[in-house]
Amino acid sequence: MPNPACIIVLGMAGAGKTSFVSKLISKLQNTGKPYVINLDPACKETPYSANIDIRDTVNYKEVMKQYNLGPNGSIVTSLNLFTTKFGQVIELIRKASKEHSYVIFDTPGQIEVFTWSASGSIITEALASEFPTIIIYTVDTVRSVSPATFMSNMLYACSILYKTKLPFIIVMNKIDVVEHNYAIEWMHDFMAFQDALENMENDYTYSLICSMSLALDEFYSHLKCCGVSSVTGDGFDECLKLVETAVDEYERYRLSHQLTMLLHFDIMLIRYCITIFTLVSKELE
Ligand SMILES: Nc1nc2c(ncn2[C@@H]2O[C@H](COP(=O)(O)OP(=O)(O)OP(=O)(O)O)[C@@H](O)[C@H]2O)c(=O)[nH]1
Ligand SMILES: [Mg+2]
Repeated sequence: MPNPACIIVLGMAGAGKTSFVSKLISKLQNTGKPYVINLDPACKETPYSANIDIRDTVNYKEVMKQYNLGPNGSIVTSLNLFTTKFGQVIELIRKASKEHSYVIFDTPGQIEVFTWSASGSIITEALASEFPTIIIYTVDTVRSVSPATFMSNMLYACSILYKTKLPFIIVMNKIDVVEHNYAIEWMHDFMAFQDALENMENDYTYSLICSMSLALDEFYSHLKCCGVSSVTGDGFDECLKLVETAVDEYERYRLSHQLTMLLHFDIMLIRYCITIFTLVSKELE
């Protein structure tokens, strides 16, 4: 059985991760029959039925009481506790590969709980070492119309890409309210982004945002990006194509990584043989 592709859905609080996961499940139902894992211990309810739900293992309100924590500390601790059992989750995913082609992960609202915690790294690395794994970063098109907010969101996305080193897709969500054309234009045309900053010229952050935008040029040039509405379902066809491309990219990367490792090993072996040979020939002289 081929390994199922794991899709980790990340994004700022309220960007629409859960709604996106829900729509993605319905779009993949006929082709990939997704296996769904909810990693958000603090959500009240999910619009989908999860195959594995962190809330079945840890009660985040109880964790709060037991360890005398605030809400954020409790979410982090709940995820840490769940991660201690992640070996069992991997086992369940392996079993699920008989029936499911995709495994979709919904993550906590507070993005840093997943992206800057040990448990987030352990989960991501455990998945990526065994299954094709990709990241989908959801962006709220409505909230990102301000250039400064857009820039900070992109910097966050960029930091996640470099931290995980996994194929990465930016999904601009809520296009039923605000189209994502402005974001695409800002990514590919620096002058357009600078024009949008027009009324910020006297702001002390102006030159910083301009330089950041130039620095992100390389990030933008290789980026897979699409616009969707998790309410109407618009844009999901393109999104699914990008998912396929990202999964292929993971496979190519894994192959090239393994080849590099093999080559490295061969060179080490040849060097080792030459050293032995030199030592033996000196001994014989
Ligand atoms: N109009 C519109 N609203 C959306 C869309 N996607 C999500 N929403 C709304 O945005 C709000 C937040 O959506 P969620 O799916 O809960 O977002 P989330 O990122 O999972 O939120 P947290 O887990 O709390 O961080 C809800 O009111 C959704 O109905 C969309 O594509 N269009
Ligand atoms: Mg959510």
